[in-house]
Amino acid sequence: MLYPRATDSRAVVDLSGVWQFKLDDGHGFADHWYAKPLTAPETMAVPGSYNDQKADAAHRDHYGWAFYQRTITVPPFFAGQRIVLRFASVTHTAKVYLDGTEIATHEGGFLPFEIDLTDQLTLGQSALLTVAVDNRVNFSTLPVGNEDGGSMFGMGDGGIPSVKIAQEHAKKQNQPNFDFFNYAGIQRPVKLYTTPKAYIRDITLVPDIAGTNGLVQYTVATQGAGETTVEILDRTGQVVAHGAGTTGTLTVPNAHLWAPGHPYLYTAVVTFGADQYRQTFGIRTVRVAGTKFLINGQPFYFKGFGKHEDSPLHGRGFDAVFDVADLSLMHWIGANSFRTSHYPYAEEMYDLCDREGIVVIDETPAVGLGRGTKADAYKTMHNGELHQQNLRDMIDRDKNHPCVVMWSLANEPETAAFPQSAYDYFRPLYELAHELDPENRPVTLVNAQSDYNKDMITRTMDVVCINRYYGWYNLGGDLDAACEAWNIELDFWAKQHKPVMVTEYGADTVEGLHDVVPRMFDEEYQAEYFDRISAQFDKRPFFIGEQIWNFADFNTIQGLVRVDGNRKGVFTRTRRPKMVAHTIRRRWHTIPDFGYKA
Ligand code: GCB
Repeated sequence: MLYPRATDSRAVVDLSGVWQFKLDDGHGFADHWYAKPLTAPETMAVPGSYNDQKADAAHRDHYGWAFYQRTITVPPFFAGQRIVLRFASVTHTAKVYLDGTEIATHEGGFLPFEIDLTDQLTLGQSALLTVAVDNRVNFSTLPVGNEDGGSMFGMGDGGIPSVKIAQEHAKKQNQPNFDFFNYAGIQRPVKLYTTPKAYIRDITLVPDIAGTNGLVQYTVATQGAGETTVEILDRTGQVVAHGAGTTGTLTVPNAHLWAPGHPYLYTAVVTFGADQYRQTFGIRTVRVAGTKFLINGQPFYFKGFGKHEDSPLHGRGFDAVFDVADLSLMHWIGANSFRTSHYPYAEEMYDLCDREGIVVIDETPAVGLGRGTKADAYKTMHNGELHQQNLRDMIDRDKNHPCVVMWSLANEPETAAFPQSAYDYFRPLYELAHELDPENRPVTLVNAQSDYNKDMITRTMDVVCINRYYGWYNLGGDLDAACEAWNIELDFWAKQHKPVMVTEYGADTVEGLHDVVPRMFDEEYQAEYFDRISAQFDKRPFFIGEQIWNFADFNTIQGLVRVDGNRKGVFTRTRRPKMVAHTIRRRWHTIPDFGYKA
């Protein structure tokens, strides 16, 4: 799906701003709130999560539907154009109404959807747009919720009758099966855009390298009748290749390659009849060979983080300032990559990474799958189709970004307790990802600490990505033992002849807490943890990267092991460095992006 971009033939109207808002009191649909202006509405900024924009528990802990509303007006000079309403994400389920008529529903809170309004709007007249948003998570949603009231952080009933009764009477709340706050609402931009009536539906660009030339295999999907042309412009706007027709392969002589640290971008200017679209892309290749991860044929070493879209007040709401600042901090610390843990991020972030030369592992919102139940959840859960749809939509949305070098099918699903079921569930998804991606990027599944001897699926991935907390959740406080455990496990992975990287390791750390003898939660412990553990990776030639958990502290559900959220950040939630940032910076600036273990 194309990003809404203004071109010679297309206009974009940004609907960001302060909308009307109301939390559902249980009667919203019965009383047709979507059909008329909301009574006694509140104000709510869009894009943004609604949870932290108001100073009360009602918004923060809301469970269920909420209604957003505003009027939209399309000027008469848009006459003759196709008019499309596009939501970059609505979390988690959306119902969209125009003047009281339902025009769309969408499930899944992290990917875009759009609605053709051409025949539904009267030019020059305002229409009432209402978006109902449901934030509930359960066994069938992605991310997964804990329907049976179980809690991530050990706040069970303990078998105590009074607790059980009080729990039954307690107000219903979301029980996420994941460790990040279940922020909700219209969290990314909403835009109206126009195209001519015959228009470009999609563009796919697959780059390759032939000697000093770049090859660009292109496919243009169109609607209606017209001639298609494609011009490739270099960074200075010079035409370096051109072609005609909806598919073809173009040669870019003496191509500048896109690489981490060297983000050279070309622009494909596609015209189809009266329509024009400009798609940026990079010329680069990605491939796994033996135990190496090759970008442009060179062995790459991942240095970076698992992240979250999370910032004060915005929650998970899109914020370009935080994104730009986060990438600047990544350059400062010497990082070259991150994983979009645990869901696809806002499209603007991938554009930024293309421009800044930061490498991305792109992850679906499948987090918490099959975990926390004694029975084989793969036999009972209903997320399969939604998972496929998310994978399809993510690849479709992000396929042209040079920054994306690998797809992650899921974060930490259950893989060891019911290894055959996990294999049967994930193998088809792995194959689907390869089939869907025109560029055939490597595919992975991010593995949770568990019995790696039993797990059958992780070892079949193109890259083995492991989250490990030796020295924290296991062997917490004992870094000698943690290093030993790491080495025992790495001996196992050495025999699998695969590239292996760590996609999470870390320690909760309270900034300003110090000790002469490092102790869990103090800054010295976090620094020593990374020092000692990262040194184990250096001894292993097949170990291709280290991504720390987490880039910054982030908000989570309340719980016994979370004091003001997850504190494993190398930066605080407001992006100040903890002490460890300086030691990591020293390490990463001495590790080259390419050829570290060649
Ligand atoms: C994990 C999860 C991540 C958590 C992290 C932690 O394994 O993948 O979502 O936040 O551990 O800090 O517990």
